[in-house]
Amino acid sequence: MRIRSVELRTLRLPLVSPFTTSFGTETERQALLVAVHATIPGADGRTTKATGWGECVAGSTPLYSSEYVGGALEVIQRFLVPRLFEAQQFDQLSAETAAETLSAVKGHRMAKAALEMALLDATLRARGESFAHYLGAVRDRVPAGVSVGIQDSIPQLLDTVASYLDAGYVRIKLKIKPGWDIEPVRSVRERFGDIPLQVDANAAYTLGDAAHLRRLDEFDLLLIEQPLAEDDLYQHARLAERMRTPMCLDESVVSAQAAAVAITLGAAAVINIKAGRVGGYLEARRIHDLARAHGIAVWCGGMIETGLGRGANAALAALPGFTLPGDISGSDRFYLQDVTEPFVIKDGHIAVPTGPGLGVEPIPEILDEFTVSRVAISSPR
Ligand code: OSB
Ligand code: MG
Repeated sequence: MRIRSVELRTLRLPLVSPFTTSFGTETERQALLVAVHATIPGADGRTTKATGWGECVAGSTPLYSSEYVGGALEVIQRFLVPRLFEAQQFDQLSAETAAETLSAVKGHRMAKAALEMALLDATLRARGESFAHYLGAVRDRVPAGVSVGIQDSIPQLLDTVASYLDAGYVRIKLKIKPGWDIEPVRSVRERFGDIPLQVDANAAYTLGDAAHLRRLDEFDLLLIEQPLAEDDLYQHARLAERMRTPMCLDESVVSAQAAAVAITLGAAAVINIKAGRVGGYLEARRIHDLARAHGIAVWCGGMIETGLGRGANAALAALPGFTLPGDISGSDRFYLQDVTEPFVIKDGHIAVPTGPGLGVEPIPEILDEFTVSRVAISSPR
């Protein structure tokens, strides 16, 4: 394939309510979208023009991981797109080889993932194949879970959880941090009984907190997500031995290799797969395959994506190894106005898009309304 130009757009999207985690509070999402205008050779020797969309899931600050939108914009322009242009001069550019083409650049997985996603979308649109079919989906809808931020009070938490249960969410995830853990979980269990419930600490604890975290065992949680730091694979394995609640990793699993180490060490009984965090949907699928072969459950995480990433996540979550509900909510969980047609919950599920490529695209007027900066990079001839 050939890229004619790459367009990078930064958007500011207000959130319907503040989202608080152990690392901070967000009131809006800074979304970085990539459009790749490409020419794709078909089987019949003819070429098709197609635009592919990618979404970079980096946050506005380097607090969840080292990546952030400003850094991603820089690395995409200065180091990643030029490498894709170089590969295409030798006719060596494809969505499937993009990760390898970009591999000399260390890290920056969310930036790389956004480009790979756009190349996949363009390729599949030209071919008329859906993302779900391409990835190997076996379901046409996926169960919708919701991630509930840290609240100001327990009554407010109970009201928030009640509204999500009323909306049909089939699994509740509570964000926790030191000082907001045992009591919120106890209150939700007491009020709502035996609902599928799990917690996410976003690396807010240390192994020294093991005795405290073990108190969560009495609440029969589905899992505890990333209690310790990103680099603490060994410590997660030790903590897992001291708790009955299944250990799930998010931040620590940055690649299939990291997943292999985590599984071998006993640091993960469950893995949260986020395509952006691991460098793209193809690496995400490899982690799914690896975990499945080891009998490790996986679920699809979320990064407050617009409809573009949300649709791609729904396709990924439709693979057979995704046996736990993901953080795949309706668009209205975060946005009054999504940039695509909104995803809506029906009977506790989100439909997997069936159209070519991502099966959804930004609505031009809405895209323009929320865009705060634009960069276009043309391919050298
Ligand atoms: O740790 O899963 C996380 C959102 C932003 C950054 C990190 C995380 C989250 C979520 C998922 O909890 C929110 C969602 O997209 O549904
Ligand atoms: Mg998490």
